[in-house]
Amino acid sequence: MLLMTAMSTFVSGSAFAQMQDLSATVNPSQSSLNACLTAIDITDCQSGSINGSLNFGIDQSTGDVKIDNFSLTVGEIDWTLDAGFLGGVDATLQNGATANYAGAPQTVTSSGGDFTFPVVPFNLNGTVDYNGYGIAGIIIGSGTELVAITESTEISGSYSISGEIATVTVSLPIDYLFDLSGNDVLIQGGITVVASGTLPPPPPLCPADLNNDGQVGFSDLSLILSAWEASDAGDANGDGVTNFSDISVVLSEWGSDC
Ligand SMILES: [Ca+2]
Ligand SMILES: [Ca+2]
Repeated sequence: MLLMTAMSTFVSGSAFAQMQDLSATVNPSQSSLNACLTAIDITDCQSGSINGSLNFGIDQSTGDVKIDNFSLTVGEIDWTLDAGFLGGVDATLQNGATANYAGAPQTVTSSGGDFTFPVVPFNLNGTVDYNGYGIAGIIIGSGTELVAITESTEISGSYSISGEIATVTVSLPIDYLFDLSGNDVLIQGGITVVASGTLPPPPPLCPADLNNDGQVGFSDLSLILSAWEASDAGDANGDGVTNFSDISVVLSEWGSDC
């Protein structure tokens, strides 16, 4: 009885997670990097294509979402900053710039599929080639700037599920100031990504029914004890081992019909 009381105390507040990991492929026709380049007090806004993948997790029972990874490739972007008779700057973000997630997996709660990850570390790497030209179009300077942004930002987005296909939409702001031949140059904008993938089958609705007899009871508890830290035969929470956490899952479902 003492043991059961202790177990019940442990159980309170536990919830069985049903996170389904999703490898989603970016839809290039709905995804882009929109970036405004500002230099010599002139701004030009252009967009480039996005390809790549997002690794997400979706828990349809709790609404939790997990960000696991992303790997995005940005297509070429050409900016033209025209200062009239004074000249201007042509700049190109070379095709193949990359944006990568640089953190550990993290989970947040969604509301109706809408979510916000407040701190998402990422790297953006690429190359900007530029030509500066003066009066009469004479080139007065050219070069290459390596863009290497490492920072954290907020990522907001949403997901929707149709059948076994989940679609995730996220937006990631870009705000990067660098020096180009003594001039402050600002790249400002954001990445919008729409990615879809097939969700794996959800975990069983009644994971505590370890012996599959349609009920959660003593036979499941006894299965846990006989497999204790030896095999996954008593693994009710899906972590691959049989231990106290699995007892807590069985107790929380105690008496349930499956
Ligand atoms: Ca059972
Ligand atoms: Ca377990």
